[in-house]
Amino acid sequence: MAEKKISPQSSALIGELEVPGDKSISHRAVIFGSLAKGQTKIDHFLDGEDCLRTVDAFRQMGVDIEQQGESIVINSGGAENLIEPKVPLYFGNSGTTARLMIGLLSGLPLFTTIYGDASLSERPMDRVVLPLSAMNAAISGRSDAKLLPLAINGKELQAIQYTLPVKSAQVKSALLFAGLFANGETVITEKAKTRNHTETMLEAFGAELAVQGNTIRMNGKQALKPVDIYVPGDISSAAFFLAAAAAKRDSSLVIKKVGLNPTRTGIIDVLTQMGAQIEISNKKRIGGELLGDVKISSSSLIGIEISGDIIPRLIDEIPIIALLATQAEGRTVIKDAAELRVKETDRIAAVVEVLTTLGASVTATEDGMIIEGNQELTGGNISAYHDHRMAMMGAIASFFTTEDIVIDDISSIAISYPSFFEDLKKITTN
Ligand code: SPQ
Repeated sequence: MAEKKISPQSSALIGELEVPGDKSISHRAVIFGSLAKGQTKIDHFLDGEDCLRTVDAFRQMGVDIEQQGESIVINSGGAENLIEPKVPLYFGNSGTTARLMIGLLSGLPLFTTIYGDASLSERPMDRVVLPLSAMNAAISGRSDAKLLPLAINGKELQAIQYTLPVKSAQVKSALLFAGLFANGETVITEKAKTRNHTETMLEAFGAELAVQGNTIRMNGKQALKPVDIYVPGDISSAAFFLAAAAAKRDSSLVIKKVGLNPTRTGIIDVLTQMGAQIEISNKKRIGGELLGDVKISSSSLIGIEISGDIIPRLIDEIPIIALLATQAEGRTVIKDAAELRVKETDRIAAVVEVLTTLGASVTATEDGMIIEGNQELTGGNISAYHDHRMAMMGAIASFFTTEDIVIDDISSIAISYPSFFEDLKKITTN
């Protein structure tokens, strides 16, 4: 346990910063680089605990992966030369590693067992196991294979047509990885667009797929060709500083080379709608992913309603948006976000608990929360629930409190943003 006491921060957020690489893209780059025969180089890789679980998994399957901080070189014999791991694969806290690997391992001729930490062991896996079983996958495990640990007996798969009942990029990606090794054409339809990094990277690695509206079609048995990847800054990490700068008086902050894939920029839309001053410049596309510099200056903010199709575009930013909403004028209502209940912790309950402890007025609803604005935050002892996004939200709250905050354990921050506090120091004066 790494407890941290943070005094109220009077400083504005000023200057320029590049945040570490995108977590979702880093995972996928390692997976595709390990499946493609030859050498793949990844730059600006997120050297965080979750992504290192994905790296470890492929090392156990015989892939040569050299890592030096943010640079990775993968030399792989291709998917057909992956070897059966001798030991169970440990995925730690990483839902992305778990869901994507279940899809992939289902279609490879290997036997694997997988497990995770206490939090991951409570997260639903049936959302991938059920459609994969319809593709002929052989997966067994705890609670009728709804929960980790699972055992996967890789088999010849048959493509399916599937409409996703949950708005989840992890489920979509699991089916795309399985579909890559299946016979026939996989057709996936989403009810709302979720992050599309898997589709973008499939194309970058030479696979053919057709995306029409919310439907993706892809033929199986396609070979992948290695390609070098640059990982844009993670907008979900940048969101903590963007939100702080939006509300903290006299702030002016530029986050450089941050990912601006439209399936991830719900936070920019919400900040703009709340009245933040944002300018985007130096936009460019690298490997199919859009990135650019985001400048934000503080301004007075208003409460808004956040619901519907924007939710998957900002799902991981809801804890920090909720904090921001306490500093806005008027009420903010968040709806259609029941998925928050099955993240690293129940993020609806956790956010309400933490913000209430800090003196805000927040009410949980079944699928979201109602946050009153104009709240004076005091301080207090809060739990991060071993959830990296809760721990970082707690730390940012110190910009708006009058007393110390003590966070029970900040070690989870290493999951997605190991240099969070160093970076925060670079853009503050105390
Ligand atoms: O990997 P993990 O633990 O699921 O990570 C989280 C996060 O906050 O970092 C969610 F807890 O992000 C998910 C995100 O919520 C990462 C992700 C992806 O890379 O595909 C997709 C989203 O999850 P889902 O379940 O909506 O597909």
